[in-house]
Amino acid sequence: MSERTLVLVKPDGVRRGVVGEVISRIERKGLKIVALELRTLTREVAEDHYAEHRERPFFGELVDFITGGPLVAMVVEGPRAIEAFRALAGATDPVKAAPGTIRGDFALEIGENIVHGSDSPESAAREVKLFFPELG
Ligand code: RTP
Ligand code: MG
Repeated sequence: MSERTLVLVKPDGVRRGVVGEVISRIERKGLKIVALELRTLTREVAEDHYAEHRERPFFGELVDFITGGPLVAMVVEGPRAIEAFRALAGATDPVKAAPGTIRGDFALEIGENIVHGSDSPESAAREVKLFFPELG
């Protein structure tokens, strides 16, 4: 059974020029990109996207960072796409992320870890709707 997940190449990934690299890893894995757009988030959308972290001490920095430049938002589809993309991304802390994963290969700091992927079917449904309401 196919599912959908929201993937972001965060502003650090766009600045570093690894959008093509991330897309190519998604495609190599066999996942399908069904929507894609370069955009700069408003604070409102960013705060909604990361609402679960609202009370965390790093929330302000997280919102500053994610709104600090253009990002690439995509909807990625395939069998167990949510888990499959999280495996491609690697651990949240890029120093702990295994080499061979996106974060393990391209990042060093937890606050600048290149990509986002939805973490559950509930998050994926909410995030896909937030970024691409037209996909229904
Ligand atoms: P994301 O939502 O961005 O895909 O990352 P994730 O699921 O792997 O990690 P999550 O726990 O949802 O955290 C969201 C983002 O917040 C930043 N963070 N900073 N300073 C800190 O201790 C800390 N912890 C998390 C990271 O940039 C993480 O991606
Ligand atoms: Mg998360």
